[in-house]
Amino acid sequence: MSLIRVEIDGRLAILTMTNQPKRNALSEAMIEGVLAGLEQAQTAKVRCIILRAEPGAKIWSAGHDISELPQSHRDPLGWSDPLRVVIRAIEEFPAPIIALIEGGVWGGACEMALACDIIVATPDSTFAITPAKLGIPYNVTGLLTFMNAANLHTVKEMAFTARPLNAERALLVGLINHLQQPDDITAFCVAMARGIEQLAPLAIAVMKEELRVLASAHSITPRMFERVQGMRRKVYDSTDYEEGVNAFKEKRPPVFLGE
Ligand code: LCV
Repeated sequence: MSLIRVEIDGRLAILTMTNQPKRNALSEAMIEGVLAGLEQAQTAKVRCIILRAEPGAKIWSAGHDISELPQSHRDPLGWSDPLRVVIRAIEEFPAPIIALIEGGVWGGACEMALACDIIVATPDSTFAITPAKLGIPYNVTGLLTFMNAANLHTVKEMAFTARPLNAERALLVGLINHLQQPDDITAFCVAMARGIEQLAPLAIAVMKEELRVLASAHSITPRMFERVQGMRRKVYDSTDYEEGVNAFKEKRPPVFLGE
C-alpha cells in the first residue's frame, strides 16, 4: 500500500505523505511513492504540485529513514540513495512544486522541502538540518540545496547546531515564502497553484530548469571534489557515524568521541 496519496484535479496534483506512525520518515517505500506520484502528475500534464503531510500533522517528515542508513563504510548519501533520487526528481520536475508545511521538518526532509520551488508553512513548523546529530557527512549537492535556500550564516547555524529553526525565523531569513494559519494554508496553496495553472506552462518549465542550472553552477575541480569525498569517507568510516545511527535506534543520546 502506497505511503503517498495522489489526488489529481485538472492541472493540479496534491501529493500527501500518509505514514504518520513513522513520522513520514523518508524510507525507500515513501520515496517510491513520491516518485510514482510525480510520474503520475507528469503523465497528467499537471501545471503545479502541492507536496504535503496530512492536514494537522505534527511532523511533516522525520527525514531519511535512519533504519535504512548503511551501518558504516558506505556513503550514506551516495548518488543512488533514494533521498538523492527524489531531490533530483523534484528539482527536475517540469512544473512548480509547492511544499505545504505543517509541523517539524527534519534532516533530509528539510532538504526535500527546500528543493521544492515555493514553501508555505504554518507558524508551528520547524526546520532542522540534523547530520551533526547523527554523525553523517552530508553530501556536496545536498549542502548546495541548503545554500540556495538561505544565506550561508543561516545554513551554518542550522547545520552546526542541528537546532530546529522556527517558522517565524525561517520567514525572516527567506527560507520559506509564506506563513499561513493551519485553517487557511490549504486554500492559500491551492489558490496559488490555480493561478500558476493559468500561466504559460512551457515558459515556466524552461525558467524552472534555467534557475536549476544556474543555482547548481559552481566551479569545483575534480581534485577539490575528490579531496572532499575523501574527507567524507573518513566520517562515514568513523565510530562516531556508527554511534549516531545506533544511538537513534537504541533511543539514547549519542556520545561522539571525534574518532
Ligand atoms: C526512521 C523514524 C525516524 C527516522 N527514521 O515520535 O540530514 S541527515 O544527514 O541527518 C539525514 C541522514 C537524515 O535525514 O537523518 C534523519 C534525521 N531525522 C531526525 O533526526 C529526526 C529523528 N526523529 C525524531 O527526532 C522524532 O522521531 C521526531 C521529533 C521526528 C518525532 O518525535 P515523536 O516523539 O513524535 P517518535 O520519536 O516516537 O517516533 C515515532 C516512530 O517513528 C520512528 C521512530 O523510530 C518511532 O518508531 P517506533 O514507534 O517503531 O519506535 N521514526 C522517527 N523518525 N528519521 N524512523
